[in-house]
Order: sequence, then C-alpha cells, then structure tokens
Amino acid sequence: MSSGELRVLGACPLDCPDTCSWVVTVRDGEAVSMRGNPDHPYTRGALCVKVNRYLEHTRAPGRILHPLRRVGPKGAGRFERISWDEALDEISTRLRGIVEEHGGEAIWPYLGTGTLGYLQGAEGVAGRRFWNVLGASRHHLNICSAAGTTGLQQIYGTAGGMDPETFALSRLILLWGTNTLTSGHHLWKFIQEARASGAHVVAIDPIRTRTAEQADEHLPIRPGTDAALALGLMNVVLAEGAEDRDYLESRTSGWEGFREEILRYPPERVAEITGLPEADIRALGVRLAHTRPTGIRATMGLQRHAGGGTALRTIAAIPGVTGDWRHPGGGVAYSTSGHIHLNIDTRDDLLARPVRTLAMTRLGDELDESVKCLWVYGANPMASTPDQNRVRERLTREDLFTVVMEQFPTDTVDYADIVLPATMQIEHADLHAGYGHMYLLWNEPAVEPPGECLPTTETFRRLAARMGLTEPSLYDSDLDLAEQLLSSGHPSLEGVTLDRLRKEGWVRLSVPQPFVPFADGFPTASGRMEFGPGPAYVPPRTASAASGPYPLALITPAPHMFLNSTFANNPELLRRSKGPRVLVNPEDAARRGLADGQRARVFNGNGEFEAVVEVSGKVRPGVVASAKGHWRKLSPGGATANAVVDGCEADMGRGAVYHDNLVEVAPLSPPAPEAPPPGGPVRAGRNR
Ligand SMILES: Nc1nc2c(c(=O)[nH]1)N[C@H]1C(S)=C(S)[C@@H](COP(=O)(O)OP(=O)(O)OC[C@H]3O[C@@H](n4cnc5c(=O)[nH]c(N)nc54)[C@H](O)[C@@H]3O)O[C@H]1N2
Ligand SMILES: Nc1nc2c(c(=O)[nH]1)N[C@H]1C(S)=C(S)[C@@H](COP(=O)(O)OP(=O)(O)OC[C@H]3O[C@@H](n4cnc5c(=O)[nH]c(N)nc54)[C@H](O)[C@@H]3O)O[C@H]1N2
Ligand code: SF4
Ligand SMILES: [Mo]
Repeated sequence: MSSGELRVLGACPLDCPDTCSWVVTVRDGEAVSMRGNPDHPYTRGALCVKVNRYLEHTRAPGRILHPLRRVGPKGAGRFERISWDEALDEISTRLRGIVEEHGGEAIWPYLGTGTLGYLQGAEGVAGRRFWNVLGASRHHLNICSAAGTTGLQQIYGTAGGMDPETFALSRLILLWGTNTLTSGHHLWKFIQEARASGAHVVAIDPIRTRTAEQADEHLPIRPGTDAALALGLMNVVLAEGAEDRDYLESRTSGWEGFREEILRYPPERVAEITGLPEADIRALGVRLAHTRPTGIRATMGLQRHAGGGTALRTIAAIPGVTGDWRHPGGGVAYSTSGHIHLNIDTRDDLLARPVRTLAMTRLGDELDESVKCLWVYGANPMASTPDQNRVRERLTREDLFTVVMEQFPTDTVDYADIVLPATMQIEHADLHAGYGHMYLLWNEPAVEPPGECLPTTETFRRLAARMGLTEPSLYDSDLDLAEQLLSSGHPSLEGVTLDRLRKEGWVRLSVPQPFVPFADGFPTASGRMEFGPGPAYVPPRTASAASGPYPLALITPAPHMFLNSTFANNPELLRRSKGPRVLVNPEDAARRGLADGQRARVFNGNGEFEAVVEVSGKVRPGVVASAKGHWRKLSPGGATANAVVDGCEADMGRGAVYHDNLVEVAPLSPPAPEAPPPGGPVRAGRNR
C-alpha cells in the first residue's frame, strides 16, 4: 500500500445471510478496490460474484445523483432535476396537508431490504421515529421470512438457531430448501470441513441447484410438502427406537400429541405426498436416526408457501426428537437474527395514538384510497412485490403522492412524484449484524457521496427540520444512534463497544464458542421446546394442480447474479444471468411443444411474463422455475415473475407465497437458438 492510500473497513449491506466484512482501498478520495476481509472468520477474504462489482455499481452511469420531480405521466419515468430545497419544501407541504386533511395514517412508509443496516435500513427500521411523530401507518416487513420466523418462534420461542460455523462439526447435513452456493456461499467452507471429517450432505430441493449438484445426495421433493417429509423422517426415527427419550422428557412439552401426529405419517404415505421414493425416505430416516450431530440448514425458500410457517415449525421438531440440540453441530439454522440483542429504540412512545399496520406484500391490495402518500425507501416493489399488475395499477393513481429514495432509476422510481438521491454503502456509516453468523460489523464511510446523495438518516433529519419538528431524538447523529443500539445491556454485547467496532471493523458476539443456543433451555413460556397443537403439515396451494387450468408449480428462487432486484441493471451481471428464463422438465416441454431456447409466456389468472425456455432435468416434472430479481423495464414483455405471484398470505406471519403458484407455459415464438441478451445501460425513462 502506498503512502497516499487509506484502508477502510466496511460491511456488505445486502439482504444476504453472510454480511461480509470488506476492505476498501481509497486513493486520493476515490475508492480503488474492495476486497473481502481476510481476517474475518466468516468472510475469509471472499465477497461474491455480485458484490465484486459493487464499486463499479457505485459509479454506474444511471446512478441517481440529484433530487428529481416527475414531469411525465406516472410510469413514464420522465423527471426534471430540482434542488434539495425545492424537494424538501414540496414534500413538507404535501405531508403536512395530508396529515391535516386525512390524518397521519394516510402515509405508508414502505421500507424494504435494500440495506439491512441498523442505521440506514431495515433492521433498525430507519425513519420510524419521524413517522411516529407524524402518526403514519405501520409497515409490516413480511416480504421475506415472516412465515418461517413465526413457525420457529412457536416451537423455540425464537427464530434464532445454530451458529452456522458449527456445521463444521455436523456428521449429517441436510440442506433443506436452501441454495447455499447462490444465496450465502460462505457457509460452504464449513460444510466442506464437515465433509473432510466424513459428513454426508443431502440437498432437499425440487430443483437440482448448483448446491444440490455438489451434495452427496439430492431429494427432488414436490414443492410445499416438506413438513410431510419431516414427519416421515421422524416416523422412521421412532421405528428405529432412536428418539432421545431423556431430551424429550426434560426439554420439550407436548410430545405425546406430537408423537401421535408423527405416527400418522409412515414412509409409504409420505412418498405419496412428497413424490419421493419410499426407499429414499426410509434410508434418510435411518441415517438421521443414527447420526449425531445432524445439522439442518433450512432457510427462507422453504417457507414461501401456503404452509411455510408450519413447514419450518415441523422441521424444527426434528432435533427435539433426536436430541441434536445437545451437541454443537446439531440443530436447525434458519437465521441468527434472534441472537442479536441490540437496543432498537424506534421511540414508539412518540405515537399520539395507535395506528393501523399495512403489509409489505399486500401493496396491490392495501394501497387503496385511504393511502395518500407512499414513501418507498430501500425497496423496489414494482419488481419485488407479489401481484405486480395490481401494484402497477395502484402506483398509477393520480391522487397518490409517491416519494422514492433511491440509488438507481428502478421500475418503482418511474412511478415517483419526487425522487431523492440515496448514498451507497461506501458513502455512509452503518451498523450491521449477520443473519447467518454471530458477528456485529461497523461500516465506516470510505468516500464522499457523489452528487447530492444523502444517507437515509440525514434525509430524515433535514426533513424533520424543514417541517419544524421539535422532538429532539429526530436529530440524533449516526454515532449517537449507534451508541444507543449497543446500549441494551444484554450479556451477548459485553465488551462490544462502538470504539472497538470502528477500530476492528467487526466483533463476535460475546457467546461461547462453539455456540450451542439452547443449552440452558428455550426462550418459550415453559422454557421448553413446545411441539404445540395444530396441524403439522399444511398442503401447498399447488396441491390442486391436476384439477385446474394451470397445472405447473412455479418456483421463483434467488438469482445467482443479482441480490433480489439489486444489480439487475448491471449490464455484465444481467448478461450473465441470460435474462428471464424458465426451467421446464423435458416431459412437460414435449407435451407443450416447448423447445430449448425458445420464448414463452408463463401465465395464470393474475398475469403473465415472458421468459426463454430452458428444457432441463434440473426440475422435476410438474415444476417450473424462474429466478426472481429482474426489472420489468429491462425484461421482454415488460413484466416479471411477480406478475403471476399471488398476493395471498401463508399460514403464519402473513408471509408471501413466492414459490407456491400454479401457472401454464406456452410457446411465444418458433424455437430460436438463443434469444438476444437483454440489457444495456439503464436510464430513467426507459419503459415498456
Ligand atoms: N445470489 C443471491 N443471493 C441471495 C438473494 C438473491 O436474490 N441472490 N436473496 C437473499 C434473500 S433476500 C434471501 S431471503 C435469501 C433466501 O435464500 P434461500 O432460502 O436460499 O431462498 P430461495 O432461493 O428462495 O430458495 C432456496 C431454495 O429453496 C427451494 N425451494 C423452493 N420451494 C421449496 C419447497 O417447497 N421445498 C424445498 N425443499 N425447497 C424449496 C428453491 O428451489 C431454492 O433452490 O437469500 C439471500 N441471498
Ligand atoms: N418472485 C419473487 N419475488 C421476491 C422473492 C422471491 O423469492 N420470489 N423474494 C422476496 C424477498 S426474500 C425479498 S427480501 C424482497 C426484496 O425486495 P425489496 O425489499 O424491494 O429489495 P430489492 O428488490 O433489492 O430493492 C431494494 C432497493 O433498495 C435500494 N437501496 C439499497 N440501499 C439503499 C439505501 O441505503 N437507501 C435507499 N434509499 N435505497 C437503497 C436498491 O437500489 C434497490 O433498488 O423481494 C422479494 N421478492
Ligand atoms: S451479497 Fe452476501 S456473499 Fe455477497 S458480499 Fe454481500 S454478504 Fe457477502
Ligand atoms: Mo429476503
């Protein structure tokens, strides 16, 4: 490193379990390189195919650098540049008018997962103090993990589970509805360590993903039937007499009833429900019965179904029956967020009266006349939210005042009245915690913001001042806010100070290593794991396929090249994604006259989108798959997979059903060898 260079430690803000520690090299005020931090025990020097382009992304030609005001019709994406003063004046006049005329609840602060930062983004619910003073509606961030979180809370009292690093100690690993090598690849090193000691790795996924391909065994389960498989596996454990009676007796409650439920799912019945060979279910059951510790990685993919909450709850019962929670390397790993005990002081005491809650995934439904201002930040609902056609209709409403804080001219920006330019991660400060590891991280700003971009925190401070609000806590600085977050007094934060974080970049939570989360009992009312009443298996919406007009079950999983809709406008990543595709099994393709490389429509009663067909044995018959994340305006046909995703709710937590929709696929054009790659630079205003 030459003398004019600066090395700045930061953290990846994206909604990814790995929350990497990174090192930015700054020369003459410019960020010249970004690398994974080699000293961080989870990052171990590597970022990913997406974030390796982060610096390039911060300098992308399409980046929004100034406040904008709409000049064309909603959706056209035509804007004029205005000053921050004009933007703040217009916004404060409009907000004040709306609050006076309709009350604060007419405002919907729609915060997404663009950054998980505790200061600038989702985890700390940025802006909520400001919205509390105005009495705005509450926003329920149910888009991602709500069903599974609720299911786990029912049985464990928390969604927090295994420390993923302990997978290195597992002897049997079930990768259950999770695509590790795409959606959080740093775990793979720990899985490889376990393998080196002889562990067996099984992927349970309707798709033969790149992760399934690398596993020792792949069970291509019928979507949404995982709870039945879990019951079948436990049935075999009981038949083997391998249940941990002492653990069941001393650590769980409700076992008798749950045991009866398990007995109703013998392998032959489970084979019928799941579409898996009975012999495979028995073999895995026997393996599970006799292998300690067994570690189960089950993430969000699994719960994007009508019965998603139940699926997680039932899978979570397995280590209760086997006693795996006794051992490091045993248990279930969904998320580590439940182990993070920061003091998130959103100052809900500032609310003058209780307000309604509006659900993120229900935008198409709930953005009705009662909402007069939609304030979108860290989110791209036009691309990410279910029921896309209705969302679009709602966003077009002339009487709706829409403000979007953004870095890029997304599909959602096209519908804004005012656009506010937002900083990116190397330009602002933030505090982070992984949801797939046990570390806190500090992100120190490395460079000055370009143009007139501002952090979320600073935008709300300036807006509060412009509106003449006097509540002092609206003006807390970023460092004040960070100190408050660290002040919970929880034992896991002992010795974790802001000074240390700023100096070292990251600090492990103060918990034993290896970390065994429920060694001292469960954070439930009884202190035990609660099997609880209620059905242990809820069938998917797609169970009715055979009898309806839309016989194929669509899964819309994480794309390898994007992070949700973030990076989907990066020309190189978009090119490498090969554009919207749909995987179709050869049997299903032949029946419909679909050939590899041909354009097709994927449709149902909600809408349709266009994709290039990939005929492939990677999906089981009856299942098709198309990755999430594409932008409408960069997709042929001007719609994405969310046009066919229903806005209805899962069984728990009001979760979304992204992987539980029935569709049909029909040829759009004669077979072509390869569709032209989509892409090119993105500008505001390009819209189809
Ligand atoms: N590269 C990349 N990484 C990401 C993201 C991204 O967009 N791109 N998104 C991030 C976000 S926001 C999240 S929440 C996480 C999500 O991470 P994951 O939990 O991995 O999410 P998905 O890709 O939705 O689903 C994972 C796998 O579950 C499978 N699956 C779907 N339905 C079922 C089912 O019913 N049963 C079983 N057994 N399997 C099923 C899918 O085929 C898929 O391979 O990843 C994060 N990481
Ligand atoms: N079909 C289908 N759709 C899905 C899913 C699926 O499995 N299938 N998964 C869902 C899941 S798991 C999730 S989490 C959601 C994600 O959906 P969203 O929460 O809408 O997330 P993104 O699509 O990544 O859009 C985030 C936007 O925030 C912006 N942003 C990033 N950082 C900042 C910042 O500091 N300030 C401001 N103002 N903006 C910022 C980015 O530029 C980006 O445009 O998508 C969901 N959509
Ligand atoms: S997206 Fe995930 S893997 Fe990639 S840099 Fe960020 S935290 Fe790491
Ligand atoms: Mo997510």
